[in-house]
Amino acid sequence: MILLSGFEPFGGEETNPSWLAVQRLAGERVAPRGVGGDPREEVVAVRLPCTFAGAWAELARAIEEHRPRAVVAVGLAAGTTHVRLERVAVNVVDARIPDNDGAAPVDVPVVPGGPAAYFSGLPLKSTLAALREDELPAVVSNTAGTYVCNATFYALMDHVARHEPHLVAGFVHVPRATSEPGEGMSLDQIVGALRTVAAAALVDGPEPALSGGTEA
Ligand code: PCA
Repeated sequence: MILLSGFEPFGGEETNPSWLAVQRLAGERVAPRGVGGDPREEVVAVRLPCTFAGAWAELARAIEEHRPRAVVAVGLAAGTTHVRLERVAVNVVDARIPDNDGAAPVDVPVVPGGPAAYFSGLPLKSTLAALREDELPAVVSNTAGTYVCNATFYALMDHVARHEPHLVAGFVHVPRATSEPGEGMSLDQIVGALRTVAAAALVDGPEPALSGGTEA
């Protein structure tokens, strides 16, 4: 089983493509990418509240209930046109807008006393290669922001580090779903990209030395 999470709408948006896409994948059986296709893993989808208090609690509950082999948490990054494979979760919350509870903490840790950051446990470079092969726009991102997505990502990786070191887990941001050419990705493309991310997450192999970096 592979657990995918998406978020409810926030910040005045009417929908959140992270949940719309993840919901479309629920119940599918995803084959590991390029290794003979077995064993397939069923996708379970969970919708998270966009709140600092509730998002990780809900994801933790779903992990406990389903005992997945891999977890890919997904959120919306409204200003991007690519799928962003998040490399790092930082131990700070600095909210620019209130969450859906009205909370807007500034400069507080996600986990008091926790390390400054965690790296994603997803195979980012083989995922990037797979997305390029599928002609889907994707980048490796070195910041997931300082809002609810980063906090959820950090709490997820902290859980993995402390309690479930064999659980493959990480975070992916998706753009707004749009039908305007050149402005982002269609919902179908986002669904396809998340299917590719899930399929790549199921493969435990060496990572290609593929640059995903940037200068400052
Ligand atoms: N995106 C926000 C929170 C929920 C979502 O989908 C973020 O990037 O923090």
